[in-house]
Amino acid sequence: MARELYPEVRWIWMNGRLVEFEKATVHTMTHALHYGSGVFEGIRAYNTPRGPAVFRLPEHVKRLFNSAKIYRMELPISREEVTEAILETIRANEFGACYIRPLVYRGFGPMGVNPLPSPVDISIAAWPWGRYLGEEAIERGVEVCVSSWRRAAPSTFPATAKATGNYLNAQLIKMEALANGYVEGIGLDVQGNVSEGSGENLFLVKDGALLTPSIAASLLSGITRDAVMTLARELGIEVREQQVPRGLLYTCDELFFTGTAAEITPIRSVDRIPVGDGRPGEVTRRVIAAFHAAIHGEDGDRHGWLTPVGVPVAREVS
Ligand code: PPE
Repeated sequence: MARELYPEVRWIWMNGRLVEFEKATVHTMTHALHYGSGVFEGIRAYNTPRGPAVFRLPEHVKRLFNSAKIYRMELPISREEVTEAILETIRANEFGACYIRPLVYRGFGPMGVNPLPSPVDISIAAWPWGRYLGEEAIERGVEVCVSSWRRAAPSTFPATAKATGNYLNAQLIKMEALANGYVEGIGLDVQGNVSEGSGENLFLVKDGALLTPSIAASLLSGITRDAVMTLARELGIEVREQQVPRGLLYTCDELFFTGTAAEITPIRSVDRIPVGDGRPGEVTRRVIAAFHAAIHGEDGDRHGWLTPVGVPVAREVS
């Protein structure tokens, strides 16, 4: 048991109760292990002046239920109960800022592709998670490539569902990028238009406007993506969801990833071609500042994006 990877985690929520970290295990004949039959979320909580708060919790819980719906998984508990279980998991571990991973999966049942006879199990883990794409990423930007792997066509796997099986494609993109010395890969859709990173949405700045591939381009409709579009519009920046041809990646002025884990991460080159002057640009910096204020409640939570965790003092974790 790789306890040392998660020394701060004491409790994991499984099917209605908190269990000790060491006991949060599943059987090898679990359906999801064999057939990818799981859906999940990635959520972050941040420290705010009013104590720890979860960013856009209702939106994440809603997306989890929608992902489950696509795969005909009926959760044994309600959205309210999942919401409360997430907060309970954070409180039990006495976390302030942390990352939260609810997972809904087909558990132990009769072997075979048909998932329906297997139970729908739920677990919720939380742990402190730092910079997803490396320590320097936010300040300097990351080096990425365009992947030779395509994102799944809409007629194969629905990108709308945040399903565990989708991440086999993401792993191919990621491993190819790492093998070639990049931090991350960008997937194109089957038409060859830009889709997204292995675990992040993508934004481009071109002539002062902010562009992002539309949800028809085999991508996950990110909650950070939505927040960034809202904040950018408030800053007076024109935002367009549109088809993005690959060539624009090399000629745009600024480029960045968004995601719960990655937050907003500037990109400094694509296939070794510098983005703009190779440093995070002005629009990127303005959007990062607005995002930072929003997640930490420094803007008075004027969008109502923060759900208090409900513990006055968080345990300090490194
Ligand atoms: N696209 C993909 C494929 C994706 O996995 C994520 C989140 C996003 C876009 C951004 O969505 P949102 O978090 O709602 O803004 N990826 C999660 C998992 C990353 C991981 O390595 O695991 C995340 O960021 O939590």
